[in-house]
Amino acid sequence: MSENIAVLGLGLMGTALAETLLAAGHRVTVWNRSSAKADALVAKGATRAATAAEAVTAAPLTIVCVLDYEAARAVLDGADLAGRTVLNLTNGRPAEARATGEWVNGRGGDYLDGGIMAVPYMIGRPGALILYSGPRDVFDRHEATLKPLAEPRHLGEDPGLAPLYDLALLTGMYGQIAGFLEAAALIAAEGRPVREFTETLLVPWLHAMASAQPRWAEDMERGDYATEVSNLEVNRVGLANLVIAFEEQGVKPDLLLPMKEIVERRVARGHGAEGLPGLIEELR
Ligand code: FVH
Repeated sequence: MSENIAVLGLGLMGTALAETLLAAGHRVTVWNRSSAKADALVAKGATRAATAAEAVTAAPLTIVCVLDYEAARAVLDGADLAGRTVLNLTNGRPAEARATGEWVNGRGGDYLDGGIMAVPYMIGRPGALILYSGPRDVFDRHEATLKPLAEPRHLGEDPGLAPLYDLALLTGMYGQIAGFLEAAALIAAEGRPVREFTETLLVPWLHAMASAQPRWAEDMERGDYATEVSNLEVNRVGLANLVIAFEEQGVKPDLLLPMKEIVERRVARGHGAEGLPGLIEELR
């Protein structure tokens, strides 16, 4: 069924969202601080609003996707939110989402937060995921409208959950990128082909290692860090060796050093016989 949706913020992501909603047959009202970014969407059938407040009035559901929460609040300030749903797909922190939810509720509106686990070209394609949080009934009311954008996953009523999980997923990604960069630097320093190493060895190895992590997560939940594979003392020696190898190869181990330090700290506290999941205790 065709719905009317307002999209505020037409950067790379906002444009992809608006285009996908238009392609799905929805009526889309668009607004951007610099108006020219709406031109291409208007040519494809979107309606241009003169102000953000006008766009909010035009639709029961408003999607906001701007630089940060400060900009999101600035954009919504002055709009009549009573009886409207605001879905904020701007990247932010759990505390910001909770505060923005209260702010929207205080103005009579419903609030959903969201975390986009995709880059703009992925929107509307298989593989794209959007995490949502906020009142279940509000999400249910808009789920069908939002489905063309990406696979929707509602995490719970607390609006802070979508940014929490978004940040956790990004954290996992950055850790993986850190390992990739260090490994690639080690291979490149010997003049070996990095692409072949990555495709044929590193990626399959990372997949194999990642498959153990759900079991590690169970260990963390139980607080049981007994291990049948290399314990922390073995890892301590291995990491010390790695860092020496980096120095010998003329490569900086900067992204690896925090891991070495945390393993050393845990072993020094007497937990050398435990497995790697026990390191979570050092991060609490
Ligand atoms: N692009 C991506 O791959 C990621 C994927 C995951 C989610 N992020 C988040 O999405 C938000 C928007 O990102 P974006 O890629 O669309 O960013 P830009 O293309 O740089 O567009 C920024 C828009 O924000 C508007 N804006 C900035 N400051 C203000 C303000 N003070 N008042 C009103 N609007 C503002 C900007 O307007 P203009 O400069 O065109 O006038 C753009 O519409 C972001 O949270 C990502 O982390 C994207």
